[in-house]
Amino acid sequence: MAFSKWFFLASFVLVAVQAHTLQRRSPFHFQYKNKLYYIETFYKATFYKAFMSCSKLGMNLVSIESDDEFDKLHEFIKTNTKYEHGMAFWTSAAAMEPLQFHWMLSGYPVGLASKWLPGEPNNKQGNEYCMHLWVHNKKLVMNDESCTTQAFYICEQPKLVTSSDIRR
Ligand SMILES: [Ca+2]
Repeated sequence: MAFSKWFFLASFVLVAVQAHTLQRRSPFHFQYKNKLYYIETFYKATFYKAFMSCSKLGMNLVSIESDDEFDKLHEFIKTNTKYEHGMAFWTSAAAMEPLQFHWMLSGYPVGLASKWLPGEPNNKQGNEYCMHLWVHNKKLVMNDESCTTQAFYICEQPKLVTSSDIRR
């Protein structure tokens, strides 16, 4: 009886340790400054479904607030995904007026002027009202695209402050 109790407890601890290790090693989460990101590279969705999928996770579709944040995302995507030409990731930037992109959650205009693919945004065929990140010739660039295109997506949430952060 005592042995089976220990066996049960040991199994439980082993499963918990494995789950923790997997979570830490997951290539699809990463932190940068005050944000935690989730990068979906399995399911593709329209901009609208991507927006809702992030909400269901308690997160938001990503808003990129600086060149530095863009570069960190680029580095992470390059290192942890297939990084294939044509791979695309929705962000939360959309245009009320053609070519005028704003982050939907904050309302701030999209900066990052140097990150557009040359010639973009171009509102091709007059229906490109959403902005995605695009792997193009081994670079990550921005492009305006039809909101109903299927693409991967990036969610973000504020990083919770832990006691170890406070001690630093
Ligand atoms: Ca375009």
